[in-house]
Amino acid sequence: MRNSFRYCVPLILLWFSTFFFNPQLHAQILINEFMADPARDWDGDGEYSSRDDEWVEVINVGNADVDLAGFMISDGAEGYSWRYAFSGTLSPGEVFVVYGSDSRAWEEANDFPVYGLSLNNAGDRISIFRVAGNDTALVDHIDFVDNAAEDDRSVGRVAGDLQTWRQFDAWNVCPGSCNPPGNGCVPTPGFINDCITSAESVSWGAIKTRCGLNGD
Ligand SMILES: [Ca+2]
Ligand SMILES: [Ca+2]
Ligand SMILES: [Ca+2]
Ligand SMILES: [Ca+2]
Repeated sequence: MRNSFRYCVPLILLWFSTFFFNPQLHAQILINEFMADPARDWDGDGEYSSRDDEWVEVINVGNADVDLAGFMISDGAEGYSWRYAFSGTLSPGEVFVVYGSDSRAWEEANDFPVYGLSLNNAGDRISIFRVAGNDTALVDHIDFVDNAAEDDRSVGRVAGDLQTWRQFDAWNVCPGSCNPPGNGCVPTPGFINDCITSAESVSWGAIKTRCGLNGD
């Protein structure tokens, strides 16, 4: 009895320390998908813009609501170049997409240089930080290379397999040397990364209608 007690207490402490102090378990907000080189009107304002139609999607992979106040998108590998500050709440499993036009509006409203998300087509880094008082903590980041920034290809985590990234290349098929590889699926800004296959030349609006997706 005593031996099992001595054995169990450290296990319980280990479980508690893992559960409460492992920063990985607190990284509930992850970058889920992004498009660095849009070639069509992704933000739905009726006009194509290489800046305003870029997008970054985040997901809440935890099991509790997350208050997004303090979460910010930074562009580039050097220091912080703030491009957008989130607000609102994200429920478990829910995604949220920020378009270049949202980023531009935030920059204009807060007197930042107006670059939009500035996802460089030659490769870049996207980071999510959480800022609380004087504490700025990196929450997630993704580096991408130039072949991941080709017309209308997004890069995203595979739904149900968050460690695996693919290029969603249905509308601009990867030649075989893509990093990450292509999966033949349509990009899904604002929706979980289910695989919708379509080599047809249809609009994102038509895809949403066909799939019964009404948000944006
Ligand atoms: Ca770009
Ligand atoms: Ca647009
Ligand atoms: Ca950039
Ligand atoms: Ca998505």
